[in-house]
Amino acid sequence: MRIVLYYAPMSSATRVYWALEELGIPFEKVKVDLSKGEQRNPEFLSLNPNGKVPVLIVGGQPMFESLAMLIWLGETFGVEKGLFPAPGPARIDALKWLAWGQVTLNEAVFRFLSNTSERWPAELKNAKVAERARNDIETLLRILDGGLQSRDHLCGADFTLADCGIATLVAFIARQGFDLSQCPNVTAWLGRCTSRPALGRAMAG
Ligand SMILES: N[C@@H](CCC(=O)N[C@@H](CS)C(=O)NCC(=O)O)C(=O)O
Repeated sequence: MRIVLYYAPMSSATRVYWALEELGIPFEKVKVDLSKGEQRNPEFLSLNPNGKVPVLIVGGQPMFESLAMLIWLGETFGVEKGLFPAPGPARIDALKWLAWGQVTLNEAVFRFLSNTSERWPAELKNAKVAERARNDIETLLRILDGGLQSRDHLCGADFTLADCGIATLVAFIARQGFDLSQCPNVTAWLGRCTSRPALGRAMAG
């Protein structure tokens, strides 16, 4: 089955690129230059009408949303490679944390950025909304810290593709200046995740 990843460096595509590198399956890469607006070319929009990376083409069928890609890669290739839990109760932690990262944590991060970043128009920004979003992110990081109590990774002792989904977002949060020192389990887990060679290959791609 031919797999093609459309990606941009340091974007939501990184978690999928990383997962593909962890799985060690053959895939082709197409770099999309977001600064040139290539994500709005008609050819790209025919693959993802949202005009965003990543896009994963699987046997000719385009898929958008990195969460869908991680789950699909996990259940299709990850179980037999020990990188995704088997179906049934064992999979609950993976699905729970993947959805939490994309829906709950990501929402607070987007709210924070859209009220602080210079990339958003000043007239649409609100300092009180930004402060609320900051508090929400800090609360969510403490919840993640609790989830990592007494376990090295989100699903237990072993690394899984669920870690790819959250670690890239938490690393991004840290780059925005959030202090992770109050969350020692998150700090240690992030160090374990970011030192994986597969992430290094995805970042260099
Ligand atoms: N929920 C989507 C988010 C994708 C997304 O926001 N991609 C950004 C890069 S991080 C993008 O392509 N932005 C280009 C644009 O909006 O023009 C996913 O997880 O796949």
